[in-house]
Amino acid sequence: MPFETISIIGLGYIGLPTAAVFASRKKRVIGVDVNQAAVDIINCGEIHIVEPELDIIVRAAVSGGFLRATTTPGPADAFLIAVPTPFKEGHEPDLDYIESASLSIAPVLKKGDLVILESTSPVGTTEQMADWLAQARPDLTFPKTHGEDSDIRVAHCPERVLPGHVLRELVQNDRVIGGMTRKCSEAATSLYKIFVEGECVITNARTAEMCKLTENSFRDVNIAFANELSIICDRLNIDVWELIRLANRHPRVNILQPGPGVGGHCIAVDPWFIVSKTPADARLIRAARDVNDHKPHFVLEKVKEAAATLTNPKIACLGLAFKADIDDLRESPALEIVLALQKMNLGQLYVVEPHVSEFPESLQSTSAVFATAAEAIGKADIVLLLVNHRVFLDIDQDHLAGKVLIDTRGLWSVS
Ligand code: SAJ
Repeated sequence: MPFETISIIGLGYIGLPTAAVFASRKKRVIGVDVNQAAVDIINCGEIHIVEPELDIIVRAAVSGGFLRATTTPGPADAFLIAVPTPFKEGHEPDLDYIESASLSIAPVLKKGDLVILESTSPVGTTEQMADWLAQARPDLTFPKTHGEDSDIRVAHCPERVLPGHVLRELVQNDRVIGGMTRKCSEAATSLYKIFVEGECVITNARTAEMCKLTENSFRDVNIAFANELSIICDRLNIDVWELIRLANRHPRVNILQPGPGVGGHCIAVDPWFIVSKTPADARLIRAARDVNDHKPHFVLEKVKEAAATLTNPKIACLGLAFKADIDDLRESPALEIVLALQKMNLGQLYVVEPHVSEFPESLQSTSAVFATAAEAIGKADIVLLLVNHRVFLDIDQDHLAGKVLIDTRGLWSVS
């Protein structure tokens, strides 16, 4: 099946790299986003998000005439929806972006087109999306009513790339292809085969939806286990990092690392999509969310205890990003902890984040000082390590002597 023109709806962390990779394979790509500023930036060959090497490939795609961004969808052979799926009040999934993306492409759909939902979604969303399209275009047929003979093919193919490694993982990872019918899966496979070197494994749409949620819930549950151990070990006066190193020597044990909480826009969100569908049954998955969401409060208590033993303590907070070696501060437990410490007014804060050039807006009009690691540690009575950035490994241990250390990542735990 030839795909000459491919339209990507949503030019964020997943949509833009995907658009650029298709364009690098000399496909004509129309990128669509509601954000006019993002569209303008991309059309200048630049990028509005941070991802290694993405700028180079977007620049080449735009200057070669293969990638064009717009706010209004036009006709294409395949449409790939990669818009956000946040949750609303009460952790209920918010499908508004998927609904408006579907309604925006409906007018330009034609017989033979393929529509793929890539956004992480609760089970049943692909069928729901197809229903929205069918209601908007009663002149076309869809898989639910016309099976293999449908005019429009529909599939769910979740992304599973790791921020910071997106361009490599997009090409190399295996891909789960959940078509609403066999022909839908085959069409989606031939689309992804344009650039995917991993295997494209076919299933149905509901299983593909659940597969993505399962992957991130698996990680969340395993991190919760490590976080719970860290709290238990603190009570029992045991070094959790040493404990995990020892336990992981067992051939069938592989415990993840505790931290100050779970951040990012996927692992702390996706498990709720399982919980909201089956609240009575998803007991472990919900408990894991609670354990991980509680962890920042535990860290705050530790700082409060340490601060109570000192007069006007100075507190160095090392790291704001949601994980190591990236500059992404969104949904970051480190940032959440620093903001809460600022409100608690326990002492002067010196905040270090080597991967950003200035304070995030939420800290700008506060008394917290944006500092280098050396400055912050030099002044501090308490050193709170929140992110295990590689650069913090270079900190001279002598400079930490005599200070209260709260290491939420085990960076300074001796192996
Ligand atoms: N974390 C720990 N301890 C660990 C591992 C991670 O506390 O042992 C924390 C991190 O510090 C961070 C959070 O968990 O705050 C999430 O980080 P992550 O590296 O586990 O995952 P993300 O959010 O960057 O990307 C995940 C990936 N999913 C899985 O590994 C199962 C990625 O493959 C997905 O594509 C991505 O979610 C997504 O978009 O869904």
